[in-house]
Amino acid sequence: MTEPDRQQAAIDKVFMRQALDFAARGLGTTGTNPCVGAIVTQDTADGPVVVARGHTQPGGRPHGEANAFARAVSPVAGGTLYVTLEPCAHRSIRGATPCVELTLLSGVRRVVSAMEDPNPHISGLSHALLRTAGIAVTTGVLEDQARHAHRGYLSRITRGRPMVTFKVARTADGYAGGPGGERIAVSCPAASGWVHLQRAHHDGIMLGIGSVLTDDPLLTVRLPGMAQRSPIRIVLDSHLRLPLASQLVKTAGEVPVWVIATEAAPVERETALVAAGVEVMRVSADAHGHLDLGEALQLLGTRGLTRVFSEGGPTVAEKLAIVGLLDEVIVSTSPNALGRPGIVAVRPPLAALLADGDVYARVETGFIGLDRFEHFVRTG
Ligand code: AOF
Ligand code: ZN
Repeated sequence: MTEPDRQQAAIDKVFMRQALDFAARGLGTTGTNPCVGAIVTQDTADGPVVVARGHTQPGGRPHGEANAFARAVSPVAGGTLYVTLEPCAHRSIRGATPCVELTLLSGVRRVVSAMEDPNPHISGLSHALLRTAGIAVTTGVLEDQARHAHRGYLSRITRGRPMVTFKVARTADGYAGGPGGERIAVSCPAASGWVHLQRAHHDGIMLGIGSVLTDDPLLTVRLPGMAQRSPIRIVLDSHLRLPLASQLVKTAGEVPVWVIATEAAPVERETALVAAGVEVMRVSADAHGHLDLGEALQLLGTRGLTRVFSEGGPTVAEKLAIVGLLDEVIVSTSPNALGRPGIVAVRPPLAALLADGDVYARVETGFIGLDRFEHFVRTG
C-alpha cells in the first residue's frame, strides 16, 4: 500500500465509524430493516468535511442513504458516500427509488461500503451497478464492526430468527434474587439506565413465565424522552399461566405483550388473555411439555423481530444456551454482596459454557457506574 492509500484507508475508517455510530441511534426502531448509517463527505483544502448524514428511519423507511441525501447541508455531488451496508437495488412496495439509483443521481464520485447486503435481491448487485456506472467503490471497510451492528438483521436473513442476548445482574456473591427469587436491588443507577437503553435498542424483551410470576416486571423503557421506545414484551409461557392482574397484562394496551404457549395450553386462558389485549401464539411442545424454543424464535423471526433482549430467568437462558440459540450474554456484577443464599444468577450449565472459550468468547469487560460488565459472544 502506498502512503496516500494508507492515509485514505485511515480516513475511510474514521467516516465509516461515524456512520456506524450515527446508525446506532436508530437501533430497535427500524423493524425488519437494519439501521443503516450513511455519511457524505466533500474534500476541502482542510481535508474532508461531512455534508450529509442519515440513518434508516423508524419503521424502516426512508433508508439511510435517502435520509442523508434529503438532509444534506451542502451539495453532495463529487463527494464520497460512506454506507454501513450495500445500498439497496429494489423499489419499495410504496415505489421509493432504490438507494443505488439515488446514489447515482446524487453525483457522488466514490462509495465506501462496509459490507455486501445478504438480501438475495441485492447481494453484490448494487456494488456492481455502481462500478459499471464509473463510481469508485471500496468495500469491506470496518466490515466486522458493520456485521456486529447489523447482526440482528443478518441473523433473521440467514437463520430466520432474531439474535438473542441474555442479560443478568448479580451481586458480588453471585445472586440475582433473594432466596425465593424475590427481587433485590442489584444494579447501580447508571447500570440500570444502561439496561433501559438496551431495551430501547431491541425489538423485543423476552422473559420466562417463572420470572414474571416472581418479579411481576413492567419491562418498559423508563428513560427521559424514550418512553415511546419500549419494545414488544414477550413471555415464554408454555401453559398460559400469565396472571391477568400482572403489570404486563394491565399495560398490554400501551405496550404490546406477546405470549408464546404450547398447543396444549388451555383455550379459556387464551380467551381471557386476548380479551385483556395480549397476543397469544402457539408452538409445539418438547418431550417435557415445554415449548420448543427453536420454533418460538423462528416464529419471532417470521413476525419481523431481529433483536431480542432476554432478561430472565436463568432457566430460559440455560436452555437457550444448551441448544445453541443464545448468541450473547451480558453479566453485570455489583460490588455489594447479598450476604445470604439467594437465587444463583449464572448456574453451572451456563457458567461452564461461558467459561469454555470454544463456545463463548468474552469480547468486552468494563464498568458502568459501580458495576462490572462482561460481554460474551457465542463463537461455536
Ligand atoms: C439500504 N439502506 O437504510 C436499509 C436497507 O422493506 P424495504 O423495501 O425497506 O427493503 C428492506 C431491505 O432493504 C432489507 O432487507 C435490506 O436488504 C435493505 N435495507 N438498504 O440501502 C437502508 N435499511
Ligand atoms: Zn435503500
